[in-house]
Amino acid sequence: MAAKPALYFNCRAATLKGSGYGLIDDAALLVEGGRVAWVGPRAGLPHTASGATRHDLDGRLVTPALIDCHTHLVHGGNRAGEFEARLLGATYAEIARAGGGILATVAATRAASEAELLAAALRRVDALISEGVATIEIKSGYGLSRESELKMLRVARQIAAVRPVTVRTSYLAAHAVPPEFAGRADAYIDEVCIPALGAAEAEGLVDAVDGFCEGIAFSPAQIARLFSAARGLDLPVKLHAEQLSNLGGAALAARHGALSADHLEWLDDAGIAAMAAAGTVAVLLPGAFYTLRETKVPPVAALRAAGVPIALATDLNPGTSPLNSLLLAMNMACTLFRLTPQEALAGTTRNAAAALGLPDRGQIAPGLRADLAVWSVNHPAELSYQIGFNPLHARIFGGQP
Ligand code: DI6
Ligand code: FE
Repeated sequence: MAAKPALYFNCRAATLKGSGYGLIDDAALLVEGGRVAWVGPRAGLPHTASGATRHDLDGRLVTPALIDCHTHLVHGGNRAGEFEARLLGATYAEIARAGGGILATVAATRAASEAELLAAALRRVDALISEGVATIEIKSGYGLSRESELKMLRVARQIAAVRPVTVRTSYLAAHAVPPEFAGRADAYIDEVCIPALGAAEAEGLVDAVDGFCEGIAFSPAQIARLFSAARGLDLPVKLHAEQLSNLGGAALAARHGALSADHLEWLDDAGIAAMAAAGTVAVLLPGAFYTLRETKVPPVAALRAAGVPIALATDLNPGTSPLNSLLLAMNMACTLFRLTPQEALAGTTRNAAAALGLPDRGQIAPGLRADLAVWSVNHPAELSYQIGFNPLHARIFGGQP
C-alpha cells in the first residue's frame, strides 16, 4: 500500500531554485513517493494536500539536504602521528622518507579488511548524516593496486546498503604512485590504473573517474590517458587540479567535459574560461587549505564573474583534510575564501549536485528527491556563521523522516 503523502508546514523554505536562496516564508511542502510534489506559500496549497499526514515545523528553516561532493572517507588508519611530528618540527620530506604521507594510508588501507574499512567509514558517514547530509561522494585512491582499489569501492557501495544515504563513487587510482612502481608513473597508469578501471566498471563500482594532477602526483599527459579510458567506458570525469601549482589540470578536465575540477587554489584565467565553456563545476576544499596552512586562495571573484558554478566539500581524508563536518567546511569557505553564506549553501546543495551529475536533487522543487534538512534557525546564513554548532532538527531522506 502506497504511503500517505506528507505535508510539512509552518516553516521557511530555502529552495535554492534560481541563483539565490529561493526563500519562501510561511511555506508548505507536499511530499509523495519520495519526491517533492509541491512547494510554495502555505496560502497556495493545493486541495490534494487535504489527506496528507501533517507535520508542523514550528517556524523552522527547511533546505535541501546537504551534499558532500568530495570525500576520501573510506581509508585505513589515520595520520595523527604525522600531525604531531610536523608540530614538533619534522618536515614533509622527513615524514615522507619515514614512510609517511599518502603511502602510510595506502599501507593501512591495503592491510585492512572490507569489514574494518566499512566500520571505520560508517563512523564518518554517521557524523555527516547528523549534519543533514544525504548524498556523499566517496573516492578510492588508497589502494593503488587492482585488488585494493576494488576493495575500497566495494566498501563504498556497501555504505548505502546500511545507511539512509546516497553514495556516489569516484575511481581515484591515479592518486599517488605506489611503492612497487616508484619512479614508474607511466607504467602504473598503463599497467594498473587503466586495466583496474575496466574491472571496477564491469563490477558496477564506478560512477566517475578522478585523478590528482600535480607535480607530486600525475602529469596532464598521464591524466589524459586515464581520462580517454574513462570516456571509452562512458564514465564522467573530475579532477584534483591546481591545488599546489598550475599544470593546466582544470583546462584539461574541462576539455574532457569534466563534472568538476577540485581544489583550484592556483587556477588561472585560461582554466576558468575553459571551465565556464564546458560547464565544469569548481569544487573548493577549504579543509585542505586550512590544514596545509596555504596562503593562495582560489580565484573566487573571477569564478563568479565567469559564471562558473561553485561547490564546496569536506575533502575528508586522513592527511590534508581530516575534516568530518560539512557545516564547518561552509564556515571555512566563507571565512577563508570569502564565499557568501548563500554561495556556501548553494555549494553544498544545488552546485554540489551538479558536481556529481545528479539533477534530481540539490534543490526543493516538484519532481526532485525529497532529501530535506530541517534546521532550528531562522535564516540560512546561520548555517555558515556558526562554528562547531549543529542546528539540525531533522533530516528527511527520500521522503522518509
Ligand atoms: N590532494 C590532497 O590534498 C590529498 N589528496 C589529493 O589529491 C592528500 C591525501 C593524503 O594526504 O592522504
Ligand atoms: Fe581530495
